[in-house]
Order: sequence, then structure tokens, then C-alpha cells
Amino acid sequence: MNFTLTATDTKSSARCGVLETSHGTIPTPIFMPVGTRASVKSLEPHELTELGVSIILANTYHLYLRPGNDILRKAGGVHRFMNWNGPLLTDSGGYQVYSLSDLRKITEEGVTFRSHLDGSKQQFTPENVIDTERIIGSDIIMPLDECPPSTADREYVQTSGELTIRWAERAKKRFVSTSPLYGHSQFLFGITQGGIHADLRTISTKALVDLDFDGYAIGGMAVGEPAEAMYRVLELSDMLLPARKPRYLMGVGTPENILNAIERGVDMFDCVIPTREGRNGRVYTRNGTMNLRAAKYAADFRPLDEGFDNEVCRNFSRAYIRHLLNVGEILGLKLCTMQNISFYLWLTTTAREQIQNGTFTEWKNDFLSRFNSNEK
Ligand code: PRF
Repeated sequence: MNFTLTATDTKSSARCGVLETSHGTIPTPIFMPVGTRASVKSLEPHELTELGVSIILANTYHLYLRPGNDILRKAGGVHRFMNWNGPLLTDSGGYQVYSLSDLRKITEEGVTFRSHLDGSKQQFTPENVIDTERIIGSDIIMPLDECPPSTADREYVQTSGELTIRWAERAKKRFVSTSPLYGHSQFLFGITQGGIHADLRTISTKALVDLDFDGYAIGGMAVGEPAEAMYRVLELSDMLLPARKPRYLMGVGTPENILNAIERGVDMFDCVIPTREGRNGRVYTRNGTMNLRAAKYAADFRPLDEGFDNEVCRNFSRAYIRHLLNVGEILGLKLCTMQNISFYLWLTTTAREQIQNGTFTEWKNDFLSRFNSNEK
């Protein structure tokens, strides 16, 4: 995979890079909006492009269950199916099996589970997940892993982490013995596990680095551990992962988590916060978040974020968007989603500029004190 570092911060581990895929170039650090079922909820692909989105994420678990591999193959892959011509990353389904499905059973072979949709019995193995991701045609593929719950004890995290390493090796074998179906390149990342245990995380990271993946994801975080524990895992990962490969922190997180992770050398992020919270009427601005359902916005005709240069802030008021949400107009959900994606992209774009300027940490501290003071 072609990943070039273009700037590194002298005062922290923050870095800027460029990740090249067949569907386009991704500047890093980058935020990837979540389009679980081949749709970033409420938005068309051209609207994503207009918001400045450069890569989206979809889920193997959901797409495998519906519409299923036959239809995806007939469609010519997910890019053509959904008419998104930019880069696409797929999560393996491992995480979703654990959070959504019933009666899951993990064995050496893989994981069997019942679909959360119709109760049908299914099996994911490291091999068949790669096969499905070949059919999906994602530019960046994640292998099957297990993300233990935050309540798991050390012994569980150890046994599970060892299984994830063996699965990663099998996934890589399948990946190198198969080819892309649609004529564009696909890249395979490894996912490290080990929870917050430094020794277990070290074993997992070293084993995955030895397997030589195109990039590395840090899994098993944001499952309920304190932020400080996650930051320590990132500092350890920063030391152990090769500098010249992209690093992806899965499922994280708040603006504060993202900036602190960038400071510790992470390049890529995905999270449902901006899209999910947008649909609940919580909007993100440079001055903090606001719950637009609150009565105080009923006659507030200012934009969501004064001076923020995007479609939503240029054209609509807080009062109007609040009204849309209040009466259940779908445009309300869409405008909140657009604002939040736009804000998350502003965050990673600005981080990039600040790293290039050598002012990242000062800006981060400044920004967070304004963002967290929540005065609008
Ligand atoms: N593994 C996978 N996907 C994930 C995670 C993981 O550990 C997380 C971490 N909570 C989010 N998404 N495959």
C-alpha cells in the first residue's frame, strides 16, 4: 500500500500522510464516516463528496446478511452498488457479531452465530470473511478478530488475543492466495488486541507486525475503559508499530479522543457519534455541542456555528433545524448529520494543518478548552 508521511510533529507523535488507493487519495489524519449498510444514513454519495468526505466505512456483517454475497457480486461490488466512487473500508464483522447477534460461539475455526434479523445460523471464519470482502470490493479490508468486552478478565483477553493472532495469519493467507474481483487493488490491515494490558498488547502488536500487513488497526478500545488507559495503549502502539504504515483506531471517538490519539501517532478514525447523535438532534460545533431539541433554540435564528463555512451554517438557522426535528421532518436529521460530518472533517483537516505548521499541541489545547466550555 502506498502511504507517504508528509509531515511529522517535532513535539509529539502526530503525523500527516497521504494514503493512495485505486479509488482516490486520502490525506491523513482522516475521519471516516460510517455507512454500515452501504449508506451513510440520509446522505447521497455526491453529498458526501461535497462535504469533503474522502473515505467511508461499511460493515461486512450487515452486508453479508443483507443483501448478501450473491447480490453484491451481481452488482459488481459495493462501489458500483451504491455509486460511491471514493475509497471504502470494511470492518470484518467480528465486532458486530459480538455486539448484535445471538448465541454466538467462538471456536478455533471461527464464530458461529444467529443472525439478528431472522435467527438463521451463520458462520464467519477468517477465510470466508476475506472472501466476502473480496465480493464487497472494499479498498481496505479488515480481518476477523475478537474484541473482548471491557468486563473480560486478563486470562480471557490473553486467550482471545492469541486466537485473533492465529485468525490474522489465516486471513492473510487467504488474502494473498486470492485476487480482487473488479480490477482495483485491495489492502489488508491487521487488528491488534490485548485490551489495556501492556504485555498482552505488546505480544499482539509484535505478532501482527511480523505478519506484515498493509496497515494496522488498534482494536479493543472504547469498550468502557478510562480514556487514560486507551492513551497508554496508543503510546505503546506508537513505539511498536512501523512508522511508515497507516494506523487506524477503530470506533473512536469524541473530538477530544481523536485529537489525543492523533497526538499519539494515529492516522485514521471511524465512529458513529457524528451520524448517530446527529439523528438525535445533537450537533457539533467549534464551540461545543448543542441539543437542538432544547427550548432555548426555538427562536434562535443564528447559524449552528457562526462563521463555519459549510452548506448547513450558510443556509439554515438553529430555530429552523429545531423546528424540523420537532415536527419530524426528515430534512432535520439530514442537516444535523451533514453538520456533524462536516465538523468531524474540519477537526481532522485542521489537525493536519496544525501539524504541518508545527503548532498542533498548542492548537489542540486551545481548541479543547473552547469546545469543552460549551458556551454558545
Ligand atoms: N474490532 C473490529 N471492529 C471494531 C473494533 C474491534 O476491536 C472496535 C473497538 N471497540 C470498533 N470496531 N473488528
